[in-house]
Amino acid sequence: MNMNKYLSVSPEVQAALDAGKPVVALESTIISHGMPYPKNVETALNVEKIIRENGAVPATIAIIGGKLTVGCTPEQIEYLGKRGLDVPKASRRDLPVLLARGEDGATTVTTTMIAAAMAGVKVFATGGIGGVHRGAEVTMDISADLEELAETPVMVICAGAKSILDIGLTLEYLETKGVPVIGYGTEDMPAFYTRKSGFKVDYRLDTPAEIAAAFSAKLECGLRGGMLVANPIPEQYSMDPDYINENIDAAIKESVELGITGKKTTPFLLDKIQKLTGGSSLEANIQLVYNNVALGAKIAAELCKQ
Ligand code: PSU
Ligand code: MN
Repeated sequence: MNMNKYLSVSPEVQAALDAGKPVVALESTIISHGMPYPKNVETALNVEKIIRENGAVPATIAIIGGKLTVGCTPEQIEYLGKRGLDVPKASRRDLPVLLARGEDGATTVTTTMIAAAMAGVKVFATGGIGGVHRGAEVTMDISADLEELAETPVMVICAGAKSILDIGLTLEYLETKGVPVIGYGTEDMPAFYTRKSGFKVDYRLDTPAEIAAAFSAKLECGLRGGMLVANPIPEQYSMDPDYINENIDAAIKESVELGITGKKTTPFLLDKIQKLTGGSSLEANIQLVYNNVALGAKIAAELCKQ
């Protein structure tokens, strides 16, 4: 049941949860701020289709008219995609004002986890998470996503961390906060566009059942927080590391020159990288999301058996 007037769970998602069926949460910042229209909408709708094909119910999450909406309709997805950057990117600190004013918001990993937990959804799949930014020792730019992983009991499936971040420091931070970082079929921490980052995950697990069992153990022991599953981009879509890293470096250099800070940093870098690489990074991004949501559906199914 809806816990409060700021939460709206779609009938389909609520029915699945009540029946103990698998549900996979999805974020909306990737739609409004992470990809250009109309590819963003096309991708978001394909993502839902892939989750259904893998036996789970998709729950795209956004703030619509001041409500954390768990299970957006295709019309709402189209609206979020078309409005793009005009939909405020909503992290934890943005929720109080946006909800009180009855506004819309694109949920980041952080707020998607919050809404998923409120609704009772345990598995959430996306592309990339926020982390410790390069230069954070000076800027203190550390994504709220890491704090949320420390606090909120939702499993997040991603393709690792982009090298717009300091991947080593991101892993250190997660260790400090007690967040397990699991590699799906790999010991290497993937770097989003590439299958390796030079860093290792905490544990390699090879099946959705093992991942579900580990998360169940965490929940049953009442260990606070979530778990991060890093699923490497499929080989055939992975990018040349030198090529992508040169472009990421160029994008970061430009963001520093332009004085981009705060919540604008990540969307600026994502957009710049897409422009510099002529769309090839966008295609990789789309394919790794498809790969992650299929895994999410399988893990959600296993979790229902626990
Ligand atoms: N990284 C990506 N794609 C994304 C994001 C991050 O590769 O779309 C989005 C996610 O919504 C993530 C947010 O939660 O950016 C992090 O923003 P910030 O760094 O401002 O915390
Ligand atoms: Mn930030």
